[in-house]
Order: sequence, then C-alpha cells, then structure tokens
Amino acid sequence: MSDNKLQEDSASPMLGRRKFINYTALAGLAGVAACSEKPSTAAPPVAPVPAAGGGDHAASVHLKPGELDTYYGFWSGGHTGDMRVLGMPSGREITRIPCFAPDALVGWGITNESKKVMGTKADGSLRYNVADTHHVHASYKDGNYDGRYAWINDKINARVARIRLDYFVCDKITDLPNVQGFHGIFPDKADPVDAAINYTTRVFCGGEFSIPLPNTGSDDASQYRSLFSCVDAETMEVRWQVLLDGNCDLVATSYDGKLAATNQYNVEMGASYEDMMAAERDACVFFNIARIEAAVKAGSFKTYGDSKVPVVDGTRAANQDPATALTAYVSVPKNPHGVNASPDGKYFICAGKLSPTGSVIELSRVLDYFDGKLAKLDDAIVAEVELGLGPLHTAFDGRGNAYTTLFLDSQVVKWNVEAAIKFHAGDKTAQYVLDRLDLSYQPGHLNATQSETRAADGKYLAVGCKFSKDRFLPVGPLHPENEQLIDISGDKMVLLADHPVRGEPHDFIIFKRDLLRPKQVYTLEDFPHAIKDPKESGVFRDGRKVTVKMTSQAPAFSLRDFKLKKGDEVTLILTNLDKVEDLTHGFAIPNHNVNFIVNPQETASVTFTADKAGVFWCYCTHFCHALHLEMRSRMIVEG
Ligand code: RUQ
Ligand code: CUA
Ligand code: CA
Repeated sequence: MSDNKLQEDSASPMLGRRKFINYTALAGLAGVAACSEKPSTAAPPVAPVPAAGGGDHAASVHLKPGELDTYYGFWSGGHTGDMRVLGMPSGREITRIPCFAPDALVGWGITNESKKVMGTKADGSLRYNVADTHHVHASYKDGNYDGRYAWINDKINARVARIRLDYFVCDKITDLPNVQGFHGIFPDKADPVDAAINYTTRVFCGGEFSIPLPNTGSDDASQYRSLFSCVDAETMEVRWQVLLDGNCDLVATSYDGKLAATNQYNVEMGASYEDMMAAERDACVFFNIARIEAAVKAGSFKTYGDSKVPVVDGTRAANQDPATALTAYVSVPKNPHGVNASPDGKYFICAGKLSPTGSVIELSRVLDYFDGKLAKLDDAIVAEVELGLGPLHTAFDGRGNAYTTLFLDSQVVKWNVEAAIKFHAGDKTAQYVLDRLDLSYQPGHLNATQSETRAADGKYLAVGCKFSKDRFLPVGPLHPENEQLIDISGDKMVLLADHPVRGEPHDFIIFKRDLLRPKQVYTLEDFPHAIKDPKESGVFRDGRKVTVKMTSQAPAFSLRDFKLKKGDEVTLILTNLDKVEDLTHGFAIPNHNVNFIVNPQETASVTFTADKAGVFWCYCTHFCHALHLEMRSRMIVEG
C-alpha cells in the first residue's frame, strides 16, 4: 500500500478486498468479477455537489425542445454491428449507422449496394449476419478529428468497417487475414517519416486470439501466435501485419505517428484463463512504425496461407537488439487492459485489470530505447501507481488529469499524471488521487469530451457501466447497460445522468459538433446507375433477367405498375428524385424480403426472384407526404 494520506483514505473501505486481490487469490478474481451478485456497496453513493459557482448541472444535460447538443458521441453498437450516433450531453440517440449486420430501417444487407460492402457468398446471401463491435475511432488531422472517417471493429469475424462521415454510411469492410478476435483499433495521427502528413493514413488493428499460423488445427497453444495489422486508411487494404508472441488487446497511437502499442494479457500463451493469469506481469508491446514499413519495403517478411499480406517478425526472440528491433515488449503488471494516449502526447497509460495499478509509459523513452539511448526498456515506465480494483480504461481532461474506470470497485478514479510520476519517483507527499466517484455499476469503458485528441476540453465524462441492475424500469431478464454522464469541469466529479443503452456498446468517442459537416442530400451523379429522369423508367428484359427502373417523387413512384413473369430474376433500381432535405422514401415488396430506403437524390437497387405469380403491392415505407399511404406500385407477376 502507498503511504499517501489521501490515497490511503479513499481506498480504506476496500482494504479487505484490496489485500485479497493483491496478495492472495488472483486465481479467484475472475470469479469475483463474474459472480458479484450485488453492485459494490462498500461506499455510500456520492451525492451530487454543485460546482464551484453553483451551476445547475442537471439543467446542462436537459435540452429544451429545439435545442441542439454541443457534442457528437459515436458509440459502438456492440451486437447490433452498427455505430450509434448520440447527441451529447443530452445522450439522445440520433441515428445508427449499420455496418456488419443487416438493418431493417435502411435495408442494409438487402440492397445490392450494401451487400457489396458487407460481402456475399456465391449464392448472393450475406457472408455474415452477426457482429460484435467494440471500438470506434475517427480520423485525425493535426491531432484532432478531421471529420473524414470513422472505423469500427467486428471482433467475431475479424473485420474492420469504415464509415464516411460526410454521408454517415459504411463504405468499406475489410477482412483481416489470419486473425481471430480482432479487438483494439486505433488510427495513426501522423506519418512517422513525412512530417507533412499530419493526418491519418493507417489504421492499426489488434488480433486478440492467438491461433496456429498457418491455422492447421494444432492443439499446442504454446505455438499459437497473434497478428497486429495495419490497414490503409484510404484503400482499406491490409498493408502489413506483425507476428507477435502473446496476444493483442487494445491499441493506442502516438501523436507523431512513430509509435503504436497494444497491451497484452497473455504473455503466458495460455489457452485457459488460469494459464493466462499465471505470470505476475504481462506486456505493453510497442511498434516502431517506420522500421516496420522499411522492413516490408526491404522484403523481409513472410506470408501465411492464401494471404498475400506481408508479415514481419515482431516476436521477442527476433527483436532483442534495440538498434534493429521492430517491437519492444514493455513489462506491465498482470493482465493489463486498455492503453490510452494522453492528450499532451507524452504518455501511454496501461491499466492493470488484475493489478490495482496504472502504468505510465513515457513515449520519448521508448523512442530512446529504439535509438540505443535507454539501456533498460522497463525504465520507460515512469509511474506504476495504485488506483483501485480492476482498472480498465483511461480518459483525459486536458488539464493533466486522468480518469480510470475501476470495474471491481465500481468507481471512476480521477488522478493527476505528473503527481503520479513524482510519487513513483519517491515523493510520497505527491497527491495523485484527486477524487473518486461511485458508479452504477461495474464500469468498463469511459471517455471524456475530446479525450484522445490534442483538444481535450475536460467538460464531460461518459462511463459505460456494464450492469444497470435497478437503475431503470424492469424489462425482463435482459437488462440494458447504463451509460452515466459526469461533469468533470470542476475539482470534484459530479454525476449528471443515467442513460440505458442496448447491449453492448463498449467504447465511444465524444467530440465537438463543429468538427463535422455532414451532407443531408446526396448527389445524383455520384450513383453511376441513377435514373435521372422519370422517362427512363420501365421494364427492360434480357431473357429471364429483368431490370426494373423506377424513380420516386412524393407521393408517387414513376411506375404505377410493372409486369413480370414468374421465375424472372429481377433487379429493381430506384432513384429518389426528391431534392428536399429529410424527404426519404421506402420501397417494400410483400413476400419477397425486400424493404429499403432511398434518401433524397440517392439510388439503390435490389435483386430478387419473382417466384410467385400474383399481384404484389409495392409501397413506400417511409412517411413522406400526406398521400404516403397511397404511394404504391403494383408488381404484377404472370404465372
Ligand atoms: S474492451 S471493458 Cu470493452 Cu473491447 Cu475494455
Ligand atoms: Cu414516399 Cu412515403
Ligand atoms: Ca497474463
């Protein structure tokens, strides 16, 4: 234990459990996490305190009708495979951007355009219908978001999706070869060699599950390895991969583009959780990006299986000489989780999870190590301080303070990074823990406004609590998660609001609304197959293949009916010629699994077999006009 007065005091209710975790039954910790029947009740809930100056905190969250939020929040959609867009601080969900899984509102997974992005099997059906997204991050310029793209992971099928932030649509999905359990993702913020490129050109992706490479089906887990992948931000092709001992978990990148890192909790290369927590320390693995790209250029790589992607050797044994090393394994305490870059660009913070500590790694020292100027790599750790039980993720306020979630303590702890460094260096009077706030309950992720940018502004902190228990009206056995919003603008954290979210969002980013300028009407010319004039409408037959061309203009489709023959393979192309903002039409065909929308000036298409004779009323599914219900077309299929 520390001998720091404040730190000791705030931790004291937890002493019993803390000792237990620290010194004895680490083997039982997974049990503690999974089986805690009740949320942490060790400390009474913290009553909201008015900020200095007596502002009304609750009022700052409640927007009057017509008022707009000041921040965008991008939430990963979890099992729904989408990116959710929230207005902050109200917490209102504004839209969802489907990526990996079908979405019935927009027809994602129904239209040919979305199926092309999602990927189909030979028979035209979707490759995957399930997803598990965790982490969403946006593209950078000059250390802040530039509003071009966001990227999101699918852990199950090792896919990365890109979302265009001009139209808020997913435009590309890339498979990571030879990766299972793709977890952490982070774009770079600059180029390591070209100072003029101060924006995102790469997206780094961590493979969490180690597998045999090539995947032969061997059961010898000691031979399993994981891959850290670099995806080109523009082409979305996988540029290169790095072979690693142990696993990847979360990912962080430096502001100068020189370093990326992933925390790993399985240096043991175990196949069971008991094996994975056998060692006292694991690692935060650093990647020397410029050297890796040089090695790829020089041809020093392998490939695995069908993949043509160059794989460089980042294993420990191959990287012992700092002068040539591509990777550096910094030793951090037991099964770390979360690695986050401080907004001053100086540090990565790795949270301990099974150790009650946070490790502060100074990036200039890691670079010194690669340059042969730091003899001992472990000296890159400038603080390893006690924070509380089950530390997972860290956010920043831009004033030198860090906020770390404590899963087991069910708290967020506010701590000062420079004070922690002083404390670690021997100044036991340095008060690094500044505040603690009880949460409801068991927080995982958190993020502050603009946290992982140079423009961190320290206004709000959102925390994703994994359990909501009693916080909302009961809705049966499946509980929502509880996103809690906290005011961090004063000395003390103040809890502002609870919001239920459908499982299981994991991570999110929150940033100033003026960083985005979304378009609200498409450009007709951007769609090569657009039907620019209603007169181009009609049924065009080529044997059994039929193309139906149609336009929509409220309250009518250009074809009031169209005739087909039973067995026709039909491609229906629909262009919405309405130009007015917010004038979206839908198109549904009963009994044919077709329903999709066309936004103003958008073109979309579907392909289906007219396998039933009869009359089918195609109708507009998106309320558009007083005559919306009458907006129909007859599909007449002759037997
Ligand atoms: S990770 S709780 Cu959720 Cu994907 Cu840290
Ligand atoms: Cu068009 Cu409703
Ligand atoms: Ca471990």
